[in-house]
Amino acid sequence: MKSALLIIDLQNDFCHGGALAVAEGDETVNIANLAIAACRHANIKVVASQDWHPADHRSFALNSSAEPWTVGELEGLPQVWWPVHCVQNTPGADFHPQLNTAGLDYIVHKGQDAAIDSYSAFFDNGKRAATALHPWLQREQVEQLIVMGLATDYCVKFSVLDALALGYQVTLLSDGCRGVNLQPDDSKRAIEEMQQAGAKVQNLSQLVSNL
Ligand code: VGL
Ligand code: ZN
Repeated sequence: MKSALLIIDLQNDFCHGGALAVAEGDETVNIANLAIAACRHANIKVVASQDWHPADHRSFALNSSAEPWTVGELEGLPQVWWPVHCVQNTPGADFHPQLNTAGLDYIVHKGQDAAIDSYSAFFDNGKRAATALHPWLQREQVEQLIVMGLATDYCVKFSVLDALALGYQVTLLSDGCRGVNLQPDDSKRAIEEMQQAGAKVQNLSQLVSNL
């Protein structure tokens, strides 16, 4: 069965000093580079997503007259109002400078529609529009995904749940993830939710010994 490594949003704004910095976010970059090397060696394709918002994105507190880090509603869906982050073609949206981007086979952008947020690398939060990721993986005949990145409780979680719903077998690379944790234990709960939906959880050394 063909696999692919899916690295979620290892971008400057989610790392140290970024607009929506995730605690210890930078620590996932080394894990990503080791996973990229191991996967390339095993002939496994490597894909990365980038949160890629227009400056007028409605998930930004500033654009929705809301207080950052509070919860409201957007397009009938619960919405955390985020600080401005990952604006297209700005340094905050760039991959972390230490990420081995030369090892990527494909990059998928998400969150371009200003009207709705898009945590998953497959669909926006209202499942109105799909990204090009699923068709690309189908062309590559990928049936199994190894998923890691930022943030555990948002983009990683929704990408994993959508991947499972689309029929992929999913392994979550646990030491390659860090969460926002708006509420304490959000990341822990997110991992339990992914497991309950059918995801397997492994750390990097378990993954590498099984490749
Ligand atoms: C993300 C919040 C807002 C993520 C993206 O990558 O998890 N979180 N946009
Ligand atoms: Zn975002």
